[in-house]
Amino acid sequence: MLIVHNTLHRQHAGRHEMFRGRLVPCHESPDRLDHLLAELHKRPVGTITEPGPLDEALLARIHSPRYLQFLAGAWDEWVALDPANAELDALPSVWPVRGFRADVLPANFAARMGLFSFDAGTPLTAGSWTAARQGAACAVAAAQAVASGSTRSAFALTRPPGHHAGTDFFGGYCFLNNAALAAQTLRDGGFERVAVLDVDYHHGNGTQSIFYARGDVLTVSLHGDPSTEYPFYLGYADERGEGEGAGCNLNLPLPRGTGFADWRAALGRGLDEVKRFGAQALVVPLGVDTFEGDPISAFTLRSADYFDIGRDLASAGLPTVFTFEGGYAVAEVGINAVNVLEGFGS
Ligand code: Q9C
Ligand code: ZN
Repeated sequence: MLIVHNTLHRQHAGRHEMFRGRLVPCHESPDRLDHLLAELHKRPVGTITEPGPLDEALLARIHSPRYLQFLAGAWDEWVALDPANAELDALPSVWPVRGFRADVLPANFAARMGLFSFDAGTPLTAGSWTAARQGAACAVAAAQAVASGSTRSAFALTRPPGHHAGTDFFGGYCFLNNAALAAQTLRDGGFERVAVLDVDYHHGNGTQSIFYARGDVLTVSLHGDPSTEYPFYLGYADERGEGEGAGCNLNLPLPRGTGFADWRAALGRGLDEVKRFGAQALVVPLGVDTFEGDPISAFTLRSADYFDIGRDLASAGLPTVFTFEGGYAVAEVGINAVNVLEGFGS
């Protein structure tokens, strides 16, 4: 397995996220990846490398030009409002809900923060753009290596995560959709049909929305029931895709408290769908926030279960790209994620 490491990830280090009326320390922290890297040094499941420069044209096929332009300049705009802002994170606080104009680009910075986001839990910091771009480069490089045939599987060892980010919005700790970029890269690399099988605790709303009307990319997500779990407003079982993409989205929502037996049965349903679709390559947004000790999630998977997840994913027999997504029980993140990779094999 090829492992593509985002060595610039620490440049994205949010201080606070909004939770129940308070700013609380960010769950999505740089030490998550440090633990994962340390575990990969203990148990070398693959070769660690760094990506080349990011393919800007590819980035612009997944994300809208005005969103990318906003992200590129957002930090400078934030500090220009007040030099003291350099010591603070930028968080949105106003959003255009139903009936508001989303077509007009406001001059006001706070208004644009809200236009391009969907929560107040995703701080934009001085290095967020640099870190997210390098992460995207890792996902693309991982997929290119798989598409070229130089490796059968690859892991984008990166943060911030990506699966909540849509064409033109950030949220859920995500800015650029690494899994979508990987899927598009596999398509461009000659795989006619690509499947995304998202095993993070949270619904992969960004990836679903990006591919919702496309028939060439299947999106499947196993996750906490959105009726009670973030991201709340998408991820129900009746969302099956539209237009050319009709029948090419499958959501498998599961109740809080779900244990490994039921979770694994849902994974089996997801894998059946990948097979039925006739996928030639697979992208796995890998979150380990399904772990029993996760501080913001409510499934009860144990560390040993992650080996089985890896084995089950390998049974699809497809060239596979993993992107690293959630998992906030920091001390166990490395063990659980590497268990998946070890169970998967090469
Ligand atoms: N204070 C990923 O796992 N809200 N994102 C949590 C807890 C956001 C999770 C609320 C959760 C986002 C990639
Ligand atoms: Zn998650």
